[in-house]
Parts: sequence; C-alpha cells; structure tokens
Amino acid sequence: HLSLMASILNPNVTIEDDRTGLDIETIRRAVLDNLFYIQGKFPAIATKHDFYMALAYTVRDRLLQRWLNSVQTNLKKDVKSVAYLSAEFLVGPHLGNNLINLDIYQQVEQAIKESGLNLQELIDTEEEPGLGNGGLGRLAACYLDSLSSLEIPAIGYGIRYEFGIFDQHIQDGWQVEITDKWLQYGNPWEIARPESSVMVNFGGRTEAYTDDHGAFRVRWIPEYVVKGIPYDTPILGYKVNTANTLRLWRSEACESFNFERFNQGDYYGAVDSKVHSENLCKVLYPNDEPIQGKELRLQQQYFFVCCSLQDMIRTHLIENSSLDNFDQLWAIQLNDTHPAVAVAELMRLLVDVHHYEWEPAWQITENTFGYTNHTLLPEALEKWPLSIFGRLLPRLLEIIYEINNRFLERVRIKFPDNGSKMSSLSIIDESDDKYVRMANLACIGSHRINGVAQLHSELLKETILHDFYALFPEKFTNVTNGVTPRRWMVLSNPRLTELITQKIGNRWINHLDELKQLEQFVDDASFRSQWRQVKQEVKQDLAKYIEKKVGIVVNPASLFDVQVKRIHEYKRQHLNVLHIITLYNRLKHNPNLDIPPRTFIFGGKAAPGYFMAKRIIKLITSVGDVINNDPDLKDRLKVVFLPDYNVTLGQRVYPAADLSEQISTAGKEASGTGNMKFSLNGALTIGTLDGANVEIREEVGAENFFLFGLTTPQVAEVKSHGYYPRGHYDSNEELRGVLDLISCGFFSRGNRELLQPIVDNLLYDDPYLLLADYQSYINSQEEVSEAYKDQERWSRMSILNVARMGKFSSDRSIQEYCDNIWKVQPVSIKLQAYNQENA
Ligand code: AZC
Repeated sequence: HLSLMASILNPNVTIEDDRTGLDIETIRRAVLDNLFYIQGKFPAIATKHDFYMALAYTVRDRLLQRWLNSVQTNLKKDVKSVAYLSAEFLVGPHLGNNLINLDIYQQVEQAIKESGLNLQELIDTEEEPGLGNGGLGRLAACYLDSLSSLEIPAIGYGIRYEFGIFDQHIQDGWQVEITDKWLQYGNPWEIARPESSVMVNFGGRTEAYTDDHGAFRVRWIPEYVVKGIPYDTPILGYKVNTANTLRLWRSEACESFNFERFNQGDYYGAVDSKVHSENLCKVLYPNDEPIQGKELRLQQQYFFVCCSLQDMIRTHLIENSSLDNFDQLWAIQLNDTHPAVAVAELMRLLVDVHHYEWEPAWQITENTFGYTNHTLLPEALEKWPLSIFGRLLPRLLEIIYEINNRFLERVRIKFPDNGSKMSSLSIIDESDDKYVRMANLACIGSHRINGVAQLHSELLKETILHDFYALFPEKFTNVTNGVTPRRWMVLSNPRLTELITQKIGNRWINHLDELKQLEQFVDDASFRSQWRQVKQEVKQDLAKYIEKKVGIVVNPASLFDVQVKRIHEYKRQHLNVLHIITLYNRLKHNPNLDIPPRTFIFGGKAAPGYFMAKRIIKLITSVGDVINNDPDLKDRLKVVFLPDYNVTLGQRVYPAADLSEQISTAGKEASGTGNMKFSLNGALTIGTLDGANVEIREEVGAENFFLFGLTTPQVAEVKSHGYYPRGHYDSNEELRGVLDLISCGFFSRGNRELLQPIVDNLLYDDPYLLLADYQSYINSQEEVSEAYKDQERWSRMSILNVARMGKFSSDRSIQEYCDNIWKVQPVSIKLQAYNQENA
C-alpha cells in the first residue's frame, strides 16, 4: 500500500517521493537529506540534536499534505469551525505524538536504527513547548488532539511565549526558577505566516464622528499599535487526514524604528517602542490559580484575542460576503476568562469596523461564544482594575459599559428592586475599588457556560455563578474533562498498549469505551501476571531515571505512591507528607511493623511568588533527606521529589504509578485530569469526593477506589461552625507526634523556623482542612497497604480501573462539546494530489 500512498499523493510519480514516502528506506534517505540540506551537516559531524531536527522535518514533510488540505477544506463556505481560544497550550513534544498519529512509529524506528541511532533518544532530545501552567493548558492540548482525531474543523488560538513556564531546579531542597529557552535551537514544527499579520491598538482615546451616511460612529485613536504575527503548528489527528492548526501569535513593533525620533538622534527612544512591543509576549505568567492585576497580562490577553478575531473575520470573508452568518460558521470557546475580552472585541469589530447595529451584533456574539470555567476558588476569578483597563483599552471599556447597561436593564425587569442581585451580576465590581469582572462578561456574552466535572458544574450554579444561573438556567451545562489516550497511553506506555492490544485489538485507541472488554480477563491468572510484569518493567525504568536524576536508589518492587501536579495548598501535598511522617514514626517505634515498602514520588512547580507552596517543596525534600538516609528504615520508605515536572516527565511517571494521590479538599479541585491519566495506566486512586474523582469512582466502582475525607457539604458545615483545627491536634496523639516532629526542627537540622510557617498555618487556620481529614486519610492509606500485600487482588483492581476508563477520553469530552455547545460536524479530508497546478 506504500506505493499506492505515493501515487495518491503524487500521481505523476510512481516511485516513492522523498517528502511523502513512508517505507523504511525512503524515510532513512529523507532524514539524511534533511540533515544535509536543512541542518547543513554530514552524519559524521552531526549532533543528536541535528538528527532530531532532520527527523522532525522528515515527519513534518509527511504532515504537510494533510495539513494544507485540512486548512483549505475548513475555509469552505458551508464548513463550521471551532476556534479554541486559550492563553495556554501545553502540547508537549511533537515528534513522538506525530509518529503515533501518522501511524509510522515502527517504520521510523527501523529507519533510525539502520542509521545507527536510537529513536527514543531523538524523541527525548525535543525541547518541550511549555506554553502552559498545568491542567488548563494541558486540557487545551488534549482537546486539539481529539478535535483532529474526530475530524472536526478547528483552530487553536493562543500566544507564542518566547519563554514558557520556567524550568525548576532544586537547590538545597528549594525550588529555583530558570528561564525556559524552548526556542533557542529552533522549532521545526512551526511555520511563520508574516503575510497574515494583523494590527492591535492600545491606549489613546476614542472619538465620535458621523459617517458618510449620517450614522453616529466611534473610532479609537490608539496611543500605539502592535503587530501580531502568526506562527502555525499542525495538529494531526490519529489515523485520519485531518491536521488542524494551532496558531500562536507573536508581537512585534509596527515599525522597527520610530524614524522621527531616530532622525532627531534619539536612538534609544526610537528602539523603545520595539522593545515594548516585543516584551508583550515574552513570558508566560507562571501562576495557575490566583492572578494579580498585572497590566502586561491584560495586554497579552487582548493582544491574542484581537489578533484571533481579526483572523477569523478575514478568513470568513474570503468565502462569505458578510458577517451575518459568522455565528453559523464559527463556534468560539473561551478557555476560562483569560480570553473573555473577546466578547467586547467581537462587538467592537462588528459595530465600529463592520458597521453593524448593536442588536444584530449582539445576537451574533452571544450565539458564537461558549465559556468554560475551570475554578471555584473565588480569589482566582479574574478582575481588572478599571483604571488599568480604561487606560489600555478605552474603546473596549466603553463597549463593556454599553453591554452592562443593556444587560442590567434586563435584570431590573426580571428582579425588580433587587439591588444585591444587580451588584453581583454587574460586569463592574464597585465594592471597594472598581474592577471589570471577566467571568461576568464571559457569562453574559456566551450562550453556553460549562464546568469541567459534574460536581464542579453543580457547585458553579450553587456558588460563584449562582445569580447567573437564576437568570439564565438554560445556558448552564457540564462537560467532564478527558485526556487523549494517544499521548497518555500509546506514546507513554507502549508496553501496556501492546498487552491490551494483544487481547482486544486496537480499536480502543480511538474508542476508549472498548477497554471494557478487558473485564473478561480479570480472572485470568496468567493475564494478571503479564499485567504485573508490565507494571514492574515500567517501574524499573522510572527507578533508573530517579537514580540518574536525583541519586536516590528506590526499590522497584515497592509501592509507587505518586503525587504530581502544581504545588498548591488546596491540593494538599502536605497532607501526603503528614502520612509519610506518620509511617516513619510507626516504623521507628515498631521496626517489625508489617507494611509494604513504599516509594513516595512528588513532582510539581510552585508559582514563584507563592510562599507557602515553596515551603511545601522544602518540607518534602527535607523529610526525604531524613527518611532516605535513616538506616533504621532499611529502605522501607523512600521520598523523591522529581524536579521540573512537565509533560515529558508526566509521560514517564503516570505509567509507573501504583497509587494516585488525588487528595484535594472537597469542593476545591474543579476536575483534575492527572487523576484520569493515572487510572488509565493502571494506578489505583486514593482520593476525596472532589472534581472528576467522583465520576472516576462511579465508573471504576467504589470497591476499586480508596475514598476518604469530608464531602463538600461537610466541609461547608465544619467551616460554618467555626473550624478549630487545634482540636484535632489536641485529641489525636499520632497527629500531634507528626506536627511536633516538624516543629522541633527534626527535619530541618534543628532549625525550628524553617518549616514552622506550615505547622502554624495548620494549627491556627488550616483553610484546607488537613487536620480534619487527617485520620480518615491515614485509615484509607492502611487499606491501601493491606490491598497491596495481596498482589492478585491489587492486579484485579488495577485491570478493572483501566477497563472502566472509557468515559475519560478527551474524544468523549469533545464529542459532547460538538453536540451540545458548538453544533459542529466532522468533515473528512480528502488527500488532494500535490502538483504544480494546484500548489
Ligand atoms: C485547572 C483546574 O484546577 C483543574 O481542576 C482542571 O482539571 C483543569 O483546570 C482543566 O479543566 N485550572 C487551571 O489549571 N487553571 C490555570 C489558570 O492554570
């Protein structure tokens, strides 16, 4: 079929084309060709990175036909597209994933081998694009994969940060941040499209005028203008021809120099605006949940939103004579409130630029947008000081006032004389200083509002969006998150993929429900033993990595107990530590205690300015230093903090986990997606009834899930009665022993100040109820240990977890978005022959 493929791609050529051919010899030759003509190297002097680049271009060549055909098809008159607007896309390395989705992994592996190289080593050479903080950015990446795999016309719009999320080093047990220079050796996956640049206004003032037809209009006279240049990356679907685009914007000054100033001899002043404009997309803000009103961040948001909407309108008008049907051909999803200014910007473009009347413009806007909320933490809701907003985006603020006035008029009719409703629904927060509330703008401007797990969507309606729910209940819906099985199983866990595929074929890879068929093998002892064998081998790989990275020797037969995610008080990494110290104390007092050996593995970044999160990292590494070196323990406990947790490291860690720690305070974690990746790879979960844990437990069965802790209503109940954490300390001797051991400096070489802020926080405030959940957590961990001792039982539970994970594919999530929010249909992409005429 290879020559058939070649002839589809190029009917004029009967031999395999160097740029499209898929057989081993062609690929081998193509890599050498790219090595010479792109990298400018002979094999003898090429570095591993040169070979990686040569291979990356070889793979990209094989994507281009699909990509260009997809882009062309999406432009057509009757094709509705999804535009996914997100300030973050945490896509992870491209090479391995593209090999999987192109279905050429084996050929390429062989071709590379014949050149005397190792494919895995080349894959590991790729610098990952860290253009996101955590769950929200990674979700966007899984969704792009599923959109393409389901053949949905789509485009992801975001920012091409020059520096992504910082690299984390650990020095003396503390986090140190290093700038991430992901672009320094070039990025073979992107193509710049400077011909599609757009201009973005900032600052200045607005001015009323009457147009030629006597109509009243407003124009914005900006203080300065920034150019947005798109950089496109193909996102190929799994075994389909659809390759959608991820279009990321880079900012540049309109003119490299301000010539007037230059001529006046003010060289520095002239370069100033260039520097200013290019600073705009320099760096990703490294905070995941809370935000701080930083002007540059608002500039970033408006910049990419303005570029993206102009881009959509431009492409729309290629095949359509007006924007009247814009909402029929575009579904725009707001990934949290970061792009919410798009509601006002689309109104501006329709009214000011395309001269629509307000009402029809508003209809188009509301029909076009959907808004996904990702957090319940009230402190994480974005709001911008009115002064900053008005100075930077004067026209947008006027439009927001107009949206707000018209909206509040409707509220007044629905809830007469209800001042408190009015003030909570208003886009403008007037409580103390004045702010623009982005969530309110997003809710008002969208026809659908969704949370990311059932519990979260319910809590949204009960808490932070309660008044919006009362006003328009029909807008509210839920789409539970999902993860792509391509990256999070096929690519990251080839051994388990192979075992599963031997048993049930490979349809599960894009129909994850089919994993159900594994249930018929749970009672098959030899299958269970193969299952354990796979886990064991993967754990050995991770053990080697751990030793190489942090010099800690861990026992691959021990229970790998893993918590990897951003460091946050609500995620309660420190509760995990309280359990570790509890076990430590027990083993010290009773060396004969019969518990399985455990390796505790942590990974995650703390926001650089988050004092408590950084101390929690220091707590983990300090406890590790003592425990790992205590000869009394005879290696029965080990504590590892893996530095620089990112997508690449996640791919190593999830497959090797036995136990997944999902221990946030109930009601705080919107969904979680790591929880799904662990379960999919055969780890059992210890968790609270929070986020998607609730649904995971429902699917896998309560008997295959270690539940503990207060429920969301119980948390509220405890808090309403004046929670007194100290009471738990006073009444629980074992807990007291743990906290006292930290306080006395045992883990900090006698330094009592170092970790005391954490202990004080727990004793006197404990906003996330660690002490209230402590005993329940410890009890549940005892059940884990008991279960692990019975390896046959554990394997059964592990197999059932995997077999019942079908729901958590991002393919299912995307299908729901398509059906209930976007109303879009798949379009299959025909591979058009490439020749000079249609090129
Ligand atoms: C996260 C939520 O905390 C997490 O529960 C959810 O699974 C994920 O979004 C995807 O929906 N939120 C963020 O990561 N937020 C930011 C700003 O990074």
